[in-house]
Amino acid sequence: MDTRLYVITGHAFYKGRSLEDVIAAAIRGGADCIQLREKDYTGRQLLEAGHVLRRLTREAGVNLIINDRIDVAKAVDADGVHLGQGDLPIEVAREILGAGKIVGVSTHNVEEALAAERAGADYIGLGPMKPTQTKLDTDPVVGPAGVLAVRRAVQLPIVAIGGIKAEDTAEIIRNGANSVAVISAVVGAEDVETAARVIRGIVDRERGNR
Ligand code: TZP
Ligand code: MG
Repeated sequence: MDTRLYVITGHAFYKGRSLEDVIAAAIRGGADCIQLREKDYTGRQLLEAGHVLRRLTREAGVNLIINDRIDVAKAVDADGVHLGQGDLPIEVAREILGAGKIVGVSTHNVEEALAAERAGADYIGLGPMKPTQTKLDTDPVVGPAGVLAVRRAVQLPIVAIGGIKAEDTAEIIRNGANSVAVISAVVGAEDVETAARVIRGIVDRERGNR
């Protein structure tokens, strides 16, 4: 699952704008994968948001991934799920989702990355790259140096996450990440479309350079 700019929802950052407006702008700016992640939503709220995102992502031809909730992923016919270390194992998620779906896993070190690869993940999230206020229970910072170590250990696409701003992107991609995942830097921007376009441009430039 190759992606270049992976944008994750975060309603606390929308400044009164709708989910639809924020994510449509992110997609116009170059987001090529959208993850629905709202830890404080009920199942029903997730389902509603998932339907909105499914329509937008389908129109644009970009992937839709659901965080944690395999049931919601199935209900909205998402392209896949993103699992944390404590969520259901990859094999179980695949069994439930059926063939052809994407399963991504959060990892924080070489060991977890290798385990995700052995278990058949389609990509790994790796982070946090920097301290972030968006998720307060993060593991210790892995940083761009961690990307280098994990890149040497696994073949899987690496999606770097955590505290990433436009100015951090070049080093992370140079160190071997395929993509960056962001919440606040895009969905919290005054101009969401431009914020996405700037980061996507850096990823494209740096990937062209390797
Ligand atoms: N997982 C590790 S850090 C993080 C998640 C979901 C939050 C990323 O948000 P931001 O605003 O891009 O730092
Ligand atoms: Mg989870």
